[in-house]
Amino acid sequence: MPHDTTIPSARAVEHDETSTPGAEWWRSAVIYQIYPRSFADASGDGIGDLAGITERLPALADLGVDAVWLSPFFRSPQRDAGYDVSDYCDVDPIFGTLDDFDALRDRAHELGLRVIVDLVPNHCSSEHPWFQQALAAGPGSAERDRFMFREGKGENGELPPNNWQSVFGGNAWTRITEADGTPGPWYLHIFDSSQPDFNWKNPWVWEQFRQILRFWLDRGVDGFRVDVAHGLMKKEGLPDIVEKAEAGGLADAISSPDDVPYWAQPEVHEVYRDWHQVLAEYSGDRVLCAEAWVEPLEKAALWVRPDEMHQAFNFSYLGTPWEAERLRSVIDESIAAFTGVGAPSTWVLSNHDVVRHPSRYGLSTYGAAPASGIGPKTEDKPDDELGLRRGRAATALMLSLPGRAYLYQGEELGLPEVIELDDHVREDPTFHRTNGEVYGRDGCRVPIPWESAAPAFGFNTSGDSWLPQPPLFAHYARDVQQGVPGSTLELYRAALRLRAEHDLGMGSVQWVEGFDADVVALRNGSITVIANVGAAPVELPAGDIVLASGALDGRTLPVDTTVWMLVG
Ligand code: TEU
Repeated sequence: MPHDTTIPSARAVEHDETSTPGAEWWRSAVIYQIYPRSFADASGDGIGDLAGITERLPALADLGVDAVWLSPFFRSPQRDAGYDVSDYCDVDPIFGTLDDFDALRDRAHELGLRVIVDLVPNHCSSEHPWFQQALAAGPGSAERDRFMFREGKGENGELPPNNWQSVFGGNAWTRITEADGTPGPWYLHIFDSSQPDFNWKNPWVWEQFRQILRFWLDRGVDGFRVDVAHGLMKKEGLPDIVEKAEAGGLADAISSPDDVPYWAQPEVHEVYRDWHQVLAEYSGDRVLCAEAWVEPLEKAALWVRPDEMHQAFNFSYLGTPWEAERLRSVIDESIAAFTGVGAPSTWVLSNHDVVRHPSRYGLSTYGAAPASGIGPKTEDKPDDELGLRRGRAATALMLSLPGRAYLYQGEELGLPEVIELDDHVREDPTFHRTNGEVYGRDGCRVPIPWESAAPAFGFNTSGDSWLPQPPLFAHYARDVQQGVPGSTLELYRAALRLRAEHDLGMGSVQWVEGFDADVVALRNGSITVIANVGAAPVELPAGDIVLASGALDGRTLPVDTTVWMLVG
C-alpha cells in the first residue's frame, strides 16, 4: 500500500472567483467537523479554543480535507455546549475573540481550507437579551411574539399547552413567572429549557437572521451548517402529537411531519429560499448545509432544491448498519434522491451527536438509536477491535463515493466512543433531563489526542480537560500514527489523496457484478471498490491495489475490509 507522508502544498482559495455551474467546490468537497471545545486548547483552561484550532490547522491541510466546519463558538452560557447562543455575532470568551476568529479564517484560507460556521436559528439561549426582553416586556408585547409563548391548559393554566416532548427528554414547555410574581404562560423549547424556540412566523425574526448571515458572510466565511433546519416552523394551532410507541430522541426526530407538528413543516422552505438570496449577493460559492433529521431520503432532498440550500446531511447513510444489501440500497437511494433535485449526495458516518462509528459497528445490536450513547451500565458494549476494522472499511467505502463527505474530528485517528465517564462529569442535557437513563453524547466529545506522551495528550500543555481523556487515547494519538503504514491516520490520508487524484467526488457509481451478495463492489471512474461485508474471505480480481482498509492475505480480501483497485 503506498503511503505518501509529504505535506501537500497549500492550495490557495480564490474568493473572488465566479462560480461555474456544476463545478462548485462544495459538490465534491471533504469537510472536517471541528468541535471547538475538544480540538485544541491554546489557553490551557481545559476547553478548546479558536487559537488552538489555528495552531493545529496545518494537520488538517496535511490530512487532505477541503474545508472545516466549526460547531458553535458564539457567546453562550454553554448549557448545550454552545448550541444555546446568547450573541450570534460575537465569540464566547472561553473560545477567544473575533480577532481570533479572523486569524483562524486567514490561516485556513492560506492553507486552502474553506471555513463553515454553525448557525442555530431554531432557538437561542434563555439568556439572550431578546428572550430576557420578552420576559420583561409582558403579555401581548412585540418582544414576546418573537418566541413561542402560550397559555397553559387546565383551570389555572397549570398544564402545558400541548403534549410536545423535548428532544432531550421531558416536557417541551416551561412556565414562566411574571414580574409581579403571578404564574404566567409557557414557552416552547424543543430542546433544553435554556433554549427557547423562536417564532418564525414573525418577520422580525427573519430580519435578525438575515443580518446574522451578513455579519458572518462579510467576515469571510464560506458557508453555514444550519442547526435543526427541519424545526423552525411549527404547525398552525400547535396540535398534540399523535402518541407513538417511542417519544423523544432519534425515533421521534426523524418521524414524518404528519406525526410531529414541529418537524419538516412545508413553510420552513420559504426561510431557506430567502437565505439563498442573501448568499447569492456574495461572491465565492458560499454554501448552506441543512442539518435536517428527516426520513425518507426524498424528504431530506427537499432542503436542497436549486433555490434553497446546497447540501443536507445524509443521516440515512449514517444510520445504515454494516450490511451489504442495506448499504447498496442507501447508496442508490441517496444518489437518486439528491440528484433528482440537482444536488450531489452527501455522506457522513460520525458527528458530535452520535456514538462514534467504530463503536457503533462494534455493537452486537447495531441499529439502536445512535444518539442514546453508551455508558458504564450499558449491557451491549462494543467490541473495539471488530468495530475499528469495520469502521475503517466503512470509511474507505464512504470516501470512494461521489459527492461531498463529512468527517468528524478524531475519526481519522480511529477514536472509539468513550464509555467510562462518571455521571458527575457528563454535561449533555440529555443525560440530566432523563435522570441518567440516556447517556447522551459526551462519549463522542472527549478532547482528541495529538501526542501520546504530552499532558492531555497534546490537547493543551496544562493537562486539564473538560471531559477526562481515557489512558487508551495514548494509542490513538496523532503522533504515533503519523507516517506509520497501516495506521488509521495514514488510511484516511491515502484515501483523501486518491479521492482527489481520481476526482472521485465528481464521479458516479456503477455496481460491479460477479461477487457474492454480501460484497459491496462498485466502480467510480478508474477506481474499483470492493468491500467485504460478509463472513468469508473474497478472492480479489487481477489489478493494482491502491488502498486497503486492513491487512490483506495475499490476493484475498478478509472480512470487514475494503480495497480500492485499478482493474484492467
Ligand atoms: O441537533 C439537532 C437534533 O435534531 C439532534 O438533537 C438530534 O435529534 C439528536 O442529536 C439525535 O441524534 C442539533 C445539534 O447538532 C445538537 O448538538 C444540539 O444539541 C441541537 O441541535 C440543539 O441545538
